[in-house]
Amino acid sequence: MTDPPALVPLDYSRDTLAELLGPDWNDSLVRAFRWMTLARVLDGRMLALQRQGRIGFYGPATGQEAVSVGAALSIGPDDWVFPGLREQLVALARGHSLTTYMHHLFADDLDPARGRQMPCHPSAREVRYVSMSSVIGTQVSQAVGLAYALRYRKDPSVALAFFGDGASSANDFHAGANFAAVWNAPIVLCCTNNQWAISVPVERQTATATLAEKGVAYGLPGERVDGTDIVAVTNRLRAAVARARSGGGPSLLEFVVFRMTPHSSSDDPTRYQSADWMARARARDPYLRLEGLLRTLGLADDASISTWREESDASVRAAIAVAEAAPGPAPESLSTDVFAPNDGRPAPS
Ligand SMILES: Cc1ncc(C[n+]2csc(CCOP(=O)(O)OP(=O)(O)O)c2C)c(N)n1
Ligand SMILES: [Mg+2]
Repeated sequence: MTDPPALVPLDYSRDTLAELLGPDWNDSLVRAFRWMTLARVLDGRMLALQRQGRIGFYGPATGQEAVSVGAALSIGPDDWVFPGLREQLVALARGHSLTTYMHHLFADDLDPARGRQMPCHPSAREVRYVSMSSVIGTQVSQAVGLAYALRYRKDPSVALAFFGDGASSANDFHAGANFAAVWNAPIVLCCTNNQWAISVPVERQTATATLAEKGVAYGLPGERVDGTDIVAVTNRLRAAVARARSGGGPSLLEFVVFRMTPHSSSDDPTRYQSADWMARARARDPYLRLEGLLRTLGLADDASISTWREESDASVRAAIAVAEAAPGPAPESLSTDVFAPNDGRPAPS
């Protein structure tokens, strides 16, 4: 039996980090690690809660956290995020309340959507995080439409659209990519290639060698990025965001990651993934790679890491306690916010 591959270290000097991430690189990396710690704790707890029947559904993002944190570090407060199933960390790292997200996961009366949306499909208006439709790929064309509107209104904000490798074969990706390029929409198309569309491996659902090259057909610059390297993700996203914001046009970034947990709480990957796959995934764990870099640079040690883990654990437990104590939506709330109040005007015929 061969040994599993060792963790691939993140190897950057201080000078290179300052060049790639700017003068506050050390603060950014520590913040990124703390958010990733929270995400790990959250995924573990929520999958357990789903198994206990306490929430209905969950889509974990373990292995993909560097993409979400890198995005949060790359955009400003007025920029827009159109997520797929696994980008909630972008909303949280931009300031969305963990407790409000928990109300959404419990689908209770304090969920902004009052339990009408599928769990794990939150919206966060205050951080411009748009609710996702489960219909694969639709967020791409919606995001491109919004980005076009930004340009039309001379609004300097940009949009990010997140979607998976599977979604790069869906109609809306192609319509959206074409429209974005033709209309020079200020958007970054962020394809998170976790190498699986549920049980279908990427090489069985697309014939191109990379997903980045799909941009070529539409006149979009496409680039493949190691999505398990927070430094690379942040540096390339910042460049693409700056390009979009300055009128340089849209681009497509393919972030190669490993989906380290099931597709969702409804999935059992042991039926289709090999042990070898998981061993290769562990060698590219974005969280452990960043942890190693922080330790090497003297920005984290056993004591700080265990404090951050305890803090994350406490905040997740506190949010769960609050949400679980909240009442469910009242049946009559089904039609609240659905119909406009009767203001005396005749109904449209
Ligand atoms: C139009 C459509 N077809 C099929 C599905 C069922 N479905 C849900 S998730 C998924 C796979 C998505 O894979 P990918 O785009 O790679 O994203 P990932 O889940 O890996 O993040 C499929 C086929 C769906 N939701 N919508
Ligand atoms: Mg996928």
